[in-house]
Amino acid sequence: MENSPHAFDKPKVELHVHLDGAIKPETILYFGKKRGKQLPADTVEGLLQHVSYNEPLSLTEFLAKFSIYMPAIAGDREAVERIAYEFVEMKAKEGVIYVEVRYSPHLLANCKVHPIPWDQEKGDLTPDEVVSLVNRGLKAGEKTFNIKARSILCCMRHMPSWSPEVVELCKKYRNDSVVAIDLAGDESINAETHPDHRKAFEEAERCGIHRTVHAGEVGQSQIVKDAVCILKAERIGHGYHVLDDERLYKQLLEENMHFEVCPWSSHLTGACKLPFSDHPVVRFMKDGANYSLNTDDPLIFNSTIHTDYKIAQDSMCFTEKEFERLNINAAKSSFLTKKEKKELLHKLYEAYGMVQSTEF
Ligand code: PRH
Ligand code: ZN
Repeated sequence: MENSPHAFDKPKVELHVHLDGAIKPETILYFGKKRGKQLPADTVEGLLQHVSYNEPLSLTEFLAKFSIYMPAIAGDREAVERIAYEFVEMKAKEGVIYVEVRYSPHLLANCKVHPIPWDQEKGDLTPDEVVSLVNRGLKAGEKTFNIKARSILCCMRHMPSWSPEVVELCKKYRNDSVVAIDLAGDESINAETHPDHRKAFEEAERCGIHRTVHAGEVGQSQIVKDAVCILKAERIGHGYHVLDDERLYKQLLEENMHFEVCPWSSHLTGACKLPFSDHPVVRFMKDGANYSLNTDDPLIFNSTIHTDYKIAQDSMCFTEKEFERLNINAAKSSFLTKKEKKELLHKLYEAYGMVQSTEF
């Protein structure tokens, strides 16, 4: 797939991609060896055979993939900074000029986190320091590779006790790369109504921290409703099952809600079981909805942003014009400041040869 010409070779904006799902296999092998952490293979091909896959699994089975390689990275300062730096390099090479990357600071820590993830021994890397290390890596990457990167901190559905700290970290680092809070993880766990997640999102709203929520990926449309009504989500991660509730969909269309669509991911997690030609994003496209195209977890899905654009072009009849429109919508729906958004839009309009529009 990667040898064929790219579907859309112009500057792109990516809003939904997980840092811990976008690590280079070489880097996992390097830190696994250095730190004596056991991995299922010692070559890139061998590791990818275990970590990545190309036939649908369930969301729960997909999420289990992280436990194969996260022990090699979590709890190590150099590794955490390096994956952030290399992430920016990877995106720059794909022609992405602005990216919002998300992760759970707790899942990369080994201290002041309960329970300590990935069966690690207790160490001295806290979730707070994880955020500052990721910020350092992202900033160094921005300088070297000349693109813009911001971050989103994830609450995890199965760990509501982490959420109060997630929002505090968003507040602490809000002028330093962090732009929003998210809720990620296994959607079979009904988490919108949990008081800890709820309070964290309320506090985010109170402080003007932006909010996005994984909802309606494999879960029902009610979860999308709760994400909007209870957690005050400004964007929806995936959101495919919103289409099961026509009234809710129409309402969100009217409100210009942004859907962070991940086509290849949605196939491999079993979120969308229909052929690509009947994928929810085809309806979004026909209805002129506000959405973006994203990779989600390119390491596990063995993909790049070009994979998702190629699917849209080859199996969903997307045109160049639609690719331009959706990237402009992604820029408009980004969590940048007004001034930075304007600059980003200016770059896109210029690259797409469009007359500049001043209103957004
Ligand atoms: N859906 C839900 N959760 C996801 C997805 C998918 O879009 N991809 C990654 N994640 C979770 C993983 O558990 C990961 O460790 C965490 O989000 C933080 O990045
Ligand atoms: Zn995701």
